[in-house]
Amino acid sequence: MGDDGRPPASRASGGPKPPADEGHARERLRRARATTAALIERAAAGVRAVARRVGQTPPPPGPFRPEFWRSPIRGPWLTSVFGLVLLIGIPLIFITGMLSYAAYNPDLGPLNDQTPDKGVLGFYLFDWPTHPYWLYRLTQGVHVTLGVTLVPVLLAKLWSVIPKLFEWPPVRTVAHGLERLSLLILVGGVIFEFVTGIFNVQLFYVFPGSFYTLHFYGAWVFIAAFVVHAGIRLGRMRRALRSRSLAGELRTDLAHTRPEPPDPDGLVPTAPQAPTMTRRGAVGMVGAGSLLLLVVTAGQSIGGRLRESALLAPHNRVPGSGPNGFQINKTAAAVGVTSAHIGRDWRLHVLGRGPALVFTREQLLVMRHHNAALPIACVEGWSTPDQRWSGLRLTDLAALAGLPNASSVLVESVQPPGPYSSVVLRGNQIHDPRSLLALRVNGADLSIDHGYPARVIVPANPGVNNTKWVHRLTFRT
Ligand SMILES: Nc1nc2c(c(=O)[nH]1)N[C@H]1C(S)=C(S)[C@@H](COP(=O)(O)O)O[C@H]1N2
Ligand SMILES: [Mo]
Repeated sequence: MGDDGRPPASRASGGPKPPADEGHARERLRRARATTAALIERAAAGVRAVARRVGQTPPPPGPFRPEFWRSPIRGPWLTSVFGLVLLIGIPLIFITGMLSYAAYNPDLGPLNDQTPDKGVLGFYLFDWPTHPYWLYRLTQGVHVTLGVTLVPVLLAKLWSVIPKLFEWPPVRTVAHGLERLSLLILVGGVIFEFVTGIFNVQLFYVFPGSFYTLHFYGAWVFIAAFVVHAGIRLGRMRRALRSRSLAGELRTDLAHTRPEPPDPDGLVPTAPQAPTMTRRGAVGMVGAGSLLLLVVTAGQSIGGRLRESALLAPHNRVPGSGPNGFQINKTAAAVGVTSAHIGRDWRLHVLGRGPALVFTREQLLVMRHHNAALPIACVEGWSTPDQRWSGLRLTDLAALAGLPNASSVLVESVQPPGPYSSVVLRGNQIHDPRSLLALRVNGADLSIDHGYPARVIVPANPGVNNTKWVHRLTFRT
């Protein structure tokens, strides 16, 4: 650079002088701007110079050299086929994930909310409805099933673009550096979301902190990078998809499999190997992998005959297994609930306006009972078919407590305080006539592991908010 980047010092001119202070401030501002611009320009020039020098040295041997990548089917068309599937699938996973998050009613306070610092990221939250009663079963079932099913497509997509990870020189210009950084966030983000999600579903609780928090914030970081990436690449993807016909590829055999023409992204190999697999084979293999995962996963949420095929499901594979004829998530013993909590001394406390009401289980059993057929649907993706619950309506209990218009209820279990030991439900959930404090299910008393002496069951509620072993309800307006 020729000068030091500072603008020439100002001189008094002939025109009317601005007030001394103002002129001084303006001058300082101009100087600061010029200095910043000069610094940026200098840094960019530095990056270019280093990149030029690195670019002049030959790439280190191995994956940094274009000859290393030799698959003749790698190229923009194949990348775009996998990309198109993800372009449709990932927004669906994102939306169902965000819906499932809203289903926790996180705005009802820290008991429900695993991400208290979400700030603007909670902009879309709404009162989670109780209709249709299978809503959460659907949203979370789709979220988990689709996530698992798309794993082969994701891996294939990453395989198809892997030469780009080893571009040489690693950074050419500042813009190129920023683009690569955004791809790092994109790829890192998608791997992070899939890994945390699958670990949670498979019950490997190895997270440094709360799964919800990590998965939720990770989702926003990832989706931002995804939107930018999809926006930038959409045109290129459409052109690549038009460059070959899918039907044509599905008819092409190995002998006629040729590389695509060279592409600016460098996906197409410069020194292709003889093909060992057709594009039809690659797409078919990925599709078969996805189909297999779908078959061994979907049954855990769909149920029926498919349940037995849900080989990947850690829960709920055997139809009708468990006490009362359905799956248990955590047993009483696992969360420290003992007969001291739920034996003869157990009482239900109902608070609202006025003094607390206290009931024994016998007293509750002779009150007016109602029935509701509702599933348990867990965040882990599994759900039960509808079970026949019976017990007291939450809305009736609110009226008994003197708050017939209660707008929320704090539900507390006898379980030692910790995750899932208590929850807050909102007004629409209290006043749905199918929302129960259940004492019985499928014609028998609740088993201990399903929440004896009493548990909450609410339509469309995430499983985790259907608190078991309840001993206190505090209604509020
Ligand atoms: N007190 C308490 N209630 C709880 C839980 C818990 O750990 N403690 N687990 C929740 C979760 S995560 C689910 S999916 C459902 C499962 O109910 P089930 O075990 O009767 O099938 O209970 C919910 N209620
Ligand atoms: Mo759950």
